[in-house]
Amino acid sequence: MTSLRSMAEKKGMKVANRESTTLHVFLVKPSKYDDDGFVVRHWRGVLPSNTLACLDGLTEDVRRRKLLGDVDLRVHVLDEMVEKIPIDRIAHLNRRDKVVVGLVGVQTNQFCRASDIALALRRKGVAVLFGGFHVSGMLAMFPTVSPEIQELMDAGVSVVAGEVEHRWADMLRDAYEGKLKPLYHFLNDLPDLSDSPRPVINKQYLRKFISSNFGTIDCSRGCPFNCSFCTIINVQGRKTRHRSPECIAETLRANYRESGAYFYFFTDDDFARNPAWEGVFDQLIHLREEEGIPIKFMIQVDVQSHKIHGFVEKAARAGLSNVFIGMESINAKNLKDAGKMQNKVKEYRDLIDVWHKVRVSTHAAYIIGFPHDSEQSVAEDIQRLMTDVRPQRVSFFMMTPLPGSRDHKDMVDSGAPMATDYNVYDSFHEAMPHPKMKNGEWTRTYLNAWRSFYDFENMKTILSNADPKNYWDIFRNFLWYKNSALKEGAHPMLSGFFRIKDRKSRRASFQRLGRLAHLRRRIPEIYGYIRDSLRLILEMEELWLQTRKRSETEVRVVEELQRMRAELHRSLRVSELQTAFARAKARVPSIEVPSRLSLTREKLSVLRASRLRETRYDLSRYWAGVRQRVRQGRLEVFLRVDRMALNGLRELRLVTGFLYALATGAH
Ligand code: B12
Ligand code: SF4
Repeated sequence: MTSLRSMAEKKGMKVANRESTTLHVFLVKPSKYDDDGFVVRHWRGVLPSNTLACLDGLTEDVRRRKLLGDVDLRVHVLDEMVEKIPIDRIAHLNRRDKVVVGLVGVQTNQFCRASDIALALRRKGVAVLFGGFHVSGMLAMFPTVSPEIQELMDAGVSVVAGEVEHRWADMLRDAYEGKLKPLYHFLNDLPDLSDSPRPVINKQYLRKFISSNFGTIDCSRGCPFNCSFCTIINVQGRKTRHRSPECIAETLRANYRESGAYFYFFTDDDFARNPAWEGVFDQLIHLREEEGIPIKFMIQVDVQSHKIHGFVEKAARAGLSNVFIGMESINAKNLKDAGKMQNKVKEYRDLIDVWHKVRVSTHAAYIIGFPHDSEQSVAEDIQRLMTDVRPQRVSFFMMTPLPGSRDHKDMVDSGAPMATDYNVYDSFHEAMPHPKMKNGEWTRTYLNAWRSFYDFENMKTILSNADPKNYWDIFRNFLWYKNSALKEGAHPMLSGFFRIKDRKSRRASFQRLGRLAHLRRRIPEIYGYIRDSLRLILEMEELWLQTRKRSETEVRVVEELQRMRAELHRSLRVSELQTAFARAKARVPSIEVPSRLSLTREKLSVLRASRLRETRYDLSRYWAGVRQRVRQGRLEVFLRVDRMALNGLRELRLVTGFLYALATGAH
């Protein structure tokens, strides 16, 4: 086979220094383009990539075990969702040392962006490997290489289909020797995971995310079910392979020691079908109860998981805080058509109850756009989901023919129409015509589902009934989801906080704007973003005021204070507060009366609570009135300085109280 180096040399490209014994491995998770052709990038991300962590772990293993002899192996982890990919710097390094760039975990919706990066690097003579579910899914389902993948191979990109555990050292050696192959095809030989190197937590990478105590690990891969829209079974197989429970415990222990991480997303597609689930839970229970490591985690499961003997109880004891359930639809006809026979709609309510009983919060995955869906039927289904099934969070997806799935293959084989732009295969766009919902109706129906579920009243019902232990997890999730789906117009799972738009890395089919034109576009966008964020913060503050959980002490002491007619806006004297505590104690003996000097956190929270009202609607009305009068030119409103100052102060106190509670999880 022709090697990349000779191809590059033939084309007169600059190639890496042959003498250098340093190999730089750049692991790059590409992003995607938005509808205006800008790369989707955020100031801070929410979910770090597990594929990056896995490949980082595999590379670290090669380095530690010196599998490439004396080669000085240097790993660089880059995620375009939260940082810019320095193509020129990589090319520059390539002139001095040996460099290989791996485009990692490229999904179909990221394919266009990833190809642009790969081709830009190839033009500069850099060796590129390209893997992930698009390539793997296509090569798993079709006997010939599809044109977009062939184009990459023609440009000298090495394409990787399948998993690379136990093979990575050989591939890196090929890269070091300049002998990368055009195609690495491992789909027919799925690796054993029991003794595979584990994903690592890269502290520098985690700093770009909202929470830096977060980690990921895939305890197993593959799934025994057979849903027609699913890619996993065709790429990772229907027999579940898993890491050993001891290896998982050791990973979590080491991560806690080295980086303080204790909150995990176990990315298995169906954790309940991991044959080692019980062993993993036992290990986690040991970590929590014997070693004092406060592990918390979330998992994805199927709707039958609660029937596995002991699964739910052990999961809760092991630290499960949030379970993501593949509900997909509450229309039985849709489920039957998709081969999702394990989903029984009439059992959904029980399933949710079982998890809530053990104080685990629930999150349902819900697909819109099955053939039986219509605008009206979906609206009714979502109402039933909210009132009858009552999961605490829902992620909505638009049905998408994802390469790697049986649905996609059938559509290609039958010549059914589908979007030609892979960028829209993100479960947030219409990637094919819908038989019933036409002319934008499908997208409208989809967005309305988000609006209905994340409506103030529904969020209020959920939070009011939530277990106090889960209150803030759910609350923060609401904030993130509302911000992404309804304000930023992006799926929460591919979103983050504060969009950055680099004018220079715009998609080729869009006009590259000059600096000034770009600024003219961005300033109103940023202004709108700030305005919407403020509105969202106020809405969430109101939600908090109406739903926040109070401790028994707080409820009683505030009642007593009110009975004592303590003015809510007047500063309380310590002696008055003590009297209120003493009276509350007379009714509930377990309440402790603080000494004059010991104003601990709970006592402070009572003090704060005594000044909070249950709502800020009156403030909203006041500010709306001020705005209206200013618009009408009635500036005398500013003469009531005292009123304005009092309301301003109260607003400030509420916002700071809310932001403090949001950041610390205090009630
Ligand atoms: C976890 C996960 C997420 C997380 C990602 C964050 C995280 N913590 O990792 C979240 C929830 C954010 C997410 C979101 C989405 N996801 Co997702 N996700 C997954 C899931 C369940 C596991 C990923 C994982 O960790 N796998 C384990 C790793 C080790 O496996 P791997 O990625 O295949 O990598 C191995 C090999 O492929 C290979 N490899 C991969 N890349 C490369 C590159 C090189 C150079 C080399 C040498 C090797 C190599 O090496 C790895 C080790 O063997 C997969 C399904 C799955 N089973 O993989 C879906 C999956 C990848 N997601 C998918 C989709 C569609 C999405 C969303 C678009 C859906 C949505 N609307 O939310 C968004 C897009 C977000 C984004 N920008 O990435 C699809 C992609 C299908 C496709 N054809 O595109 C999958 C396959 C699930 C499905 N529905 O079919 N996802
Ligand atoms: S249960 Fe989930 S992972 Fe398993 S086949 Fe169905 S969609 Fe795929």
